[in-house]
Amino acid sequence: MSGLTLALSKGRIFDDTLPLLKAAGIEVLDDPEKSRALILRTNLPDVRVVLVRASDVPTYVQHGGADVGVAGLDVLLEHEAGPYGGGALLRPLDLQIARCRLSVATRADFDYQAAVRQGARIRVATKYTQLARQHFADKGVHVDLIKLYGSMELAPLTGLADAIVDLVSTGSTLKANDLVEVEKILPISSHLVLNPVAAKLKRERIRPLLNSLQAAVQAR
Ligand code: PRT
Ligand code: MG
Repeated sequence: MSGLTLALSKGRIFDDTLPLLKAAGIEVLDDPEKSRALILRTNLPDVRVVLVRASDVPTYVQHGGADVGVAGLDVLLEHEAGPYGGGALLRPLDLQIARCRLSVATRADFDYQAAVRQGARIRVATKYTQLARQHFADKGVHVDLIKLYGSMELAPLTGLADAIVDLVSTGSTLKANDLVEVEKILPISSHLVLNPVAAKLKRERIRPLLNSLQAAVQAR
């Protein structure tokens, strides 16, 4: 494949990347909400977009299924620290989109600070087991991690866990479930990632794209 393949996930990353691509001269011709196609054409015959799960973007780019991708820092760091990480992704540009933060949340009646002070073992449910493990290890807090794939907010409400580690943006999901944010771990935004081999072999094609995207980010 001599052209350029760009991996995006549907939803907020696709929606927020579109204007940046447009500013860089790339217009996606197919609407993912209207079509079931997973490969989308653009106005440039040598550039295509593939739609993958948000957490699969690093895998696609690492193994060359795509040359370029856009993924949240949460997904990228969790992937890097995991068993299939391998550290083979370049991360040249923070697109400053899909901003949120990774935080610890508990029920209002759970005294998190006291549990930390007393050195209690805290049961933490999360999709981000690697990031959570690192965070609590750095703090010297003992945790039992419980891996979940979604609806983390339910865990403290059902007694499955004392706390969750999850993404927060407006805070309304926590509020709707009577949970409180007790610790901010990491500010998150989405980054452009590159396959390192493509970055070398397709340098002439990728460099101008990178420059225009950078200009588009700065112009906002
Ligand atoms: O759905 P799928 O399993 O395929 O993947 P995904 O859920 O990771 O994809 P998607 O599109 O939901 O998220 C992609 C990326 O968007 C994430 O990796 C983050 O980097 C970024 N992002 C930004 C967010 C949010 N903001 C966000 N608020 N991802 C998820 N949320 C969720 C959060 O998990 C919680 O359930 O929204 C809820 C909290 O939002 P507030 O506004 O109520 O606080
Ligand atoms: Mg989602």
